Amino acid sequence: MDFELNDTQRLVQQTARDFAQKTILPVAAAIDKEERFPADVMRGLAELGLLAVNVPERLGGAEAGTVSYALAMMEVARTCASCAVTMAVTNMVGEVIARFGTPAQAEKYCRGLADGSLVAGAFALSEPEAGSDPGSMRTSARKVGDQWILDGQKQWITSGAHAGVMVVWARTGGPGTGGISCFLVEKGTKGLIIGKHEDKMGLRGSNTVGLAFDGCAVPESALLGELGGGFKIAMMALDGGRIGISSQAIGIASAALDEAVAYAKDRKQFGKPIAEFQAMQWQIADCRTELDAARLLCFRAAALKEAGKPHAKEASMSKVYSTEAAVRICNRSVQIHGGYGYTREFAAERHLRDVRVTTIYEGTSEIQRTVIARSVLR
Ligand code: COS
Repeated sequence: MDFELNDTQRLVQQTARDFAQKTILPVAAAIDKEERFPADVMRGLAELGLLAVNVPERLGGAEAGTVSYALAMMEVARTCASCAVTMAVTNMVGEVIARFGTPAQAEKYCRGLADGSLVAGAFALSEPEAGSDPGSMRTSARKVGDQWILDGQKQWITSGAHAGVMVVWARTGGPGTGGISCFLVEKGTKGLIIGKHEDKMGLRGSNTVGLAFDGCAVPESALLGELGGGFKIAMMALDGGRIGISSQAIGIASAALDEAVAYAKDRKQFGKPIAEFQAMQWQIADCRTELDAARLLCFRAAALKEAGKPHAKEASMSKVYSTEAAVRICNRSVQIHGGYGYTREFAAERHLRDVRVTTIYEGTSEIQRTVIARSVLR
């Protein structure tokens, strides 16, 4: 067993850390306050290869592996969680197209996602009435001549208004998970309507919209993977996506803990720094322990994925534990900051708002537990 990072992983971690600390951190509060989509940050991430960390080099990616991807996500999320989720979904879309796309699809889209010319990728699975149960989706695609015509609605689509390409799931056959296929839809396609921008509690710099497809025609060549094979593509993509969200939560919680520690050493009450009180020390000890446990679960899931081994259960274990621990850590950080933690003067409140959704999106904690229990009880 080896707990050391290899040279590539260290390089990716350091590259992401330098960029995040120098370029993202100074604008993170403004991105949140102004609800600004981080287009400049995305361009910078693209230049460093961080929008396609685990995509093959021949398609423009960094081909640095899943552990490197997790490390890069942690560093970016430590500074700006909105940038991190935009980066995560773009990486996930690039990976899905590289894995399931035809050579022509991969060549066309992976390079554009990697070099930033497509701005971002979007993953359009959820619908207003199909969240935890994507197998009940209603968006449809019917074949007319040499085109597919998409009709329906999608909900909670990260970067939906900015993405140059989106992966869209639609029903091409009967009911159930076997009747779902997957399509690549480009920004600006006629009949693709960008809907309401969500006014969210956190991740305010990330763009979240609904989408409507109203007779949206895409060519035959837009089908990704096999006809009727879309649900499995979604599940496999989400196994990897959950490692990304786990990393995001760990990054946010790392920042919350660092800031709580600095504050506890600085803030004096009853004549001494509050860090000298056991009440603070025990909270800090719990945060550190939970954060390390989360990192270990996350790296194990990432290493399994990188080795091409089954990792669905481990990705769910990583996600449920990391995100729930991260919510606790960010909450404790606000508590340690006292009244100041409840103001915008410190980042603690932003971390708590940003981290809250991590137990919900890319599969709720309840769904992660379902996946784990099914695997244990099988
Ligand atoms: N990898 C590969 N294949 C998978 C898979 C995985 N991780 N999980 C399921 N499948 C396959 C199954 O093997 C099954 O294949 P067969 O039809 O050949 O037997 C098929 O997919 C259907 O699986 P299942 O019957 O388990 O589907 P369910 O509808 O019961 O759904 C859960 C299973 C709950 C795990 C799934 O619906 C889920 O992940 N829901 C949450 C969705 C989500 O995360 N939404 C967030 C939106 S994205 S931001």
